[in-house]
Amino acid sequence: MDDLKSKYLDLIGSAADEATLEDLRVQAVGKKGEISLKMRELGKMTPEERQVAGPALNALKDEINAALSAKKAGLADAALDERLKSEWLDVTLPGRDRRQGTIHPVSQVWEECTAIFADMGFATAEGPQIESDWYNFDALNIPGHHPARAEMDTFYTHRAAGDDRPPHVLRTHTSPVQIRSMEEQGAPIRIICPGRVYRADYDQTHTPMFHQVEGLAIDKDISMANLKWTLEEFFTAYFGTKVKTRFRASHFPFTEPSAEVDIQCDFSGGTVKVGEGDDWLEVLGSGMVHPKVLQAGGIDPDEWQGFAFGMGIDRIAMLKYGIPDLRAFFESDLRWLKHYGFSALQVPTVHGGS
Ligand code: 2NL
Repeated sequence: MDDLKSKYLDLIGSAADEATLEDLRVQAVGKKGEISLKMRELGKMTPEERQVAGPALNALKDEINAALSAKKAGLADAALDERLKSEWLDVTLPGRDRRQGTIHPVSQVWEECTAIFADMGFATAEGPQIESDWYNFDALNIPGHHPARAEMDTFYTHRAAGDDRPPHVLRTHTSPVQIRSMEEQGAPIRIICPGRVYRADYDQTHTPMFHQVEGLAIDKDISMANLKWTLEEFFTAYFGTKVKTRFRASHFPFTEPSAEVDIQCDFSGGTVKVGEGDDWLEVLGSGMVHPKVLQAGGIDPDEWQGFAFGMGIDRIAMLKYGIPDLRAFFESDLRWLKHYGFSALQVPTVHGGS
């Protein structure tokens, strides 16, 4: 019996896994195991022999069962240690950078304009980028023979051969949206129309597509004074500093009288500083809406009057962020935009490094 004991305790001690342990359990204390067989032999013994052998066998069985459970627990601990070693997680590592996008500066300025004018009671209106020549030109008092049509470097769409109707155009300004709004809602009206506009022009200061925001306020007694206040209020909010404006007489077919508007700035330091100094920078065109334009929009010019203005979003974005070349926005010259701090343009890596 001592042989049996040392044999199984040795085997259990050196078992490498739970499966081996289970085989040993069956061999030793299973129903047909060695100890069970020995217990069956008790019946053939004399009572005296049985009194010694019985308790000894039971004790051996208990001892082997105890060794089995102890070893099993030991193996489980070792397995857990092994897992903890291989599946460790360093919670002190810095987090991985995420790919980050930002809103394009033109879109930021677009939204900012919308918000500033909204605070002054102007709703935002949008409309089609491909327009009939009526909405883009005729309704704005620019008839077919008018030099402004040629001056505008318009992109025309094609008509089929034999189709004599005038071609549609890529809108050259967002004024058509204002005509449509006049038709739809009538007077009084206070709207701004931000949007993409197109002109066949390309150099240092022009791109074929650019962004414009036009404004329109029509009521019983709107005047140039209201226009001046509105624009000064806008520029002061937009540049975050008091900005003076200067009105210079001008001419547009759709306004009478018309004025070009300059904002106060300082060119002396090599950069443009808005709201300081004695220099002036032209930023927009404006005037009182021409009676013929009111009429084209279905509004009675004997009863209503109003101001209108138009300015370039790209241009005022460049002024605010100090970007010297308009094409930086469109030609994806990442160096420029990075230089000016537009982090959206930092190229993300596979691992999200910055
Ligand atoms: C410019 C000139 C201007 C307007 C746009 C306008 C619109 C309607 C009626 C009358 Cl519906 N006028 N818009 C008026 C004056 C100037 O833009 O040089 N913009 C950069």
